[in-house]
Amino acid sequence: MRLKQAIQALAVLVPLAFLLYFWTASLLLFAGSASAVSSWNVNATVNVTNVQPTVNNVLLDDNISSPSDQIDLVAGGFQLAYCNATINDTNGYQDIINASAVIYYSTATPTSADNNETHYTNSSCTLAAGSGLSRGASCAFNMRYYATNGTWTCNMTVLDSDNANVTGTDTAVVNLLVALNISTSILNYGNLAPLAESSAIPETITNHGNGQIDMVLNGTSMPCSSVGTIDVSAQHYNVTGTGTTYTTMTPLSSSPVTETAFNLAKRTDASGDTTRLTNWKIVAPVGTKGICTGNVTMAVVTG
Ligand SMILES: [Ca+2]
Ligand SMILES: [Ca+2]
Ligand SMILES: [Ca+2]
Repeated sequence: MRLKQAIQALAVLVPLAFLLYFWTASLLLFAGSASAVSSWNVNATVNVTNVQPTVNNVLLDDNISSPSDQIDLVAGGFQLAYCNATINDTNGYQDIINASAVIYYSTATPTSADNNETHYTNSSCTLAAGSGLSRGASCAFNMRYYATNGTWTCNMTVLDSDNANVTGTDTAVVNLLVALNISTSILNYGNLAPLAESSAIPETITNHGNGQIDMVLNGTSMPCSSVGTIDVSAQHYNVTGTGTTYTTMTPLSSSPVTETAFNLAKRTDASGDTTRLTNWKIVAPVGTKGICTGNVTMAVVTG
């Protein structure tokens, strides 16, 4: 009887013990997993979108900034003109990757073909180092002396790394340039007896500006080393390029005379340098001897 009771008790206690064991184990397992993971790495992502740059403070000028917005060409040569700007990009200055610019006279457009008279292109301007959200851009242009005088526009185009582009503009005036070059600085009439007529001395005039020109001429008398003085009017000239008959040539004057029919056009790309031959002669009067020297002033005005 006691044995039977003991067996019945075990039949109840053993399953209870198993239940207690698995319940406790599951609790320990749960508690153990919670304490082993104290942090998680969670991915965070956002796509920062592109913002197109802006072009600010565009300035077209030469290297002399005062007076501003005026470009003075160099007679017969080249003048560097600059179109500068500050570029801003909200994505950071590193996003600004290219600046290009054209400058053009009012008869042309930004997309016109390059032409020394009316249109210049700089497709790879200089970008400054930059910081923060901005960097500078400088576009240089080698303008020829016969670039058309008047209002020019700079049109700068800026690219960021997404090829988002934007343009900025500024205008400046290319000033009128009135200038000449001469083929010789000495009119040497050689050896000449009194009343003898010299041969014609050629003097070629080149228009080195950007407008049509007329000559303005005057001179001085020519004192001689031994005897007398040659009057200024003894030198005769012809500025039309033809005719070397002394009596029909124009006597030089001591006061400036404008030769309004000179009309030497400015250079074009097609024409090359524009030039005009002038001829000079002299007749020394009686009562003179020796080396006789004076000055001739050859000037030009727009005309
Ligand atoms: Ca951008
Ligand atoms: Ca200037
Ligand atoms: Ca004229």
